[in-house]
Amino acid sequence: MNMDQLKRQAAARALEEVRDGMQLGLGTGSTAKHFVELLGERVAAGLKVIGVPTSEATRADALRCGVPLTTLDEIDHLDITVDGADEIDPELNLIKGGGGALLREKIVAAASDRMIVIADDSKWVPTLGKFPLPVEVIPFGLGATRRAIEKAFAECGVSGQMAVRKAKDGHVFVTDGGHWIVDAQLGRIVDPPGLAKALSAIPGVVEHGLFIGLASSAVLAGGGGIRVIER
Ligand code: ABF
Repeated sequence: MNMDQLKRQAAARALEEVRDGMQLGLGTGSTAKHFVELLGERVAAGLKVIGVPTSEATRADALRCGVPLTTLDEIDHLDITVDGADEIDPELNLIKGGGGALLREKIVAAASDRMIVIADDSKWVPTLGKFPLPVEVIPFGLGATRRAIEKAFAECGVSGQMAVRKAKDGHVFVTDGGHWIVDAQLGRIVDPPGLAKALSAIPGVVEHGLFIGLASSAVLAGGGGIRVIER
């Protein structure tokens, strides 16, 4: 089975948790896209759900698949958010944001009763940090923000190169919220909750890709089948 089939398997397993009448957070990325497509098939067969997308890309996918959408201004909570991740550790702490949608992903996950992470099992790691940590920043005063981020890294026992993310066309990548992303190559994050707290305290940081205590379960698809890990 190839990677894409594994991702679809994980998405299909998460779909088993969806019930009629649920309000769902819809993640971003190739694995979450499988979930949206499979959800669309169920909606076409009569399932009644409503979704809040975590990116403009997911909004477009959901509309294409016939999944009805709403916003967090119109409803007061979400039952389940289903989203992908770049890395998942045994505490179900995550690195997210490789796709650039981390801010909306975190707002939506935090508004949900449950967050189910879906992934192929290559995303499962003993320690977070091999995947570059995305930090969404305000372009104004970026030099000062970068220095503050470096200080936070040092205080949390990590260091590594940082680079402003570029889009495929070579221009600076701009998020759906109009911000920039700095990717930090840290290698090994020894204290993810401590680093998350330190980054959140920096004024020029809008959000960061460490999702601490948000995921309630992870569905991992691998050669040996599906593994569901609960927190
Ligand atoms: C989103 O998509 C992101 O937070 C994460 O960066 C990425 C995972 O993408 P994929 O499912 O394509 O590996 O969930």
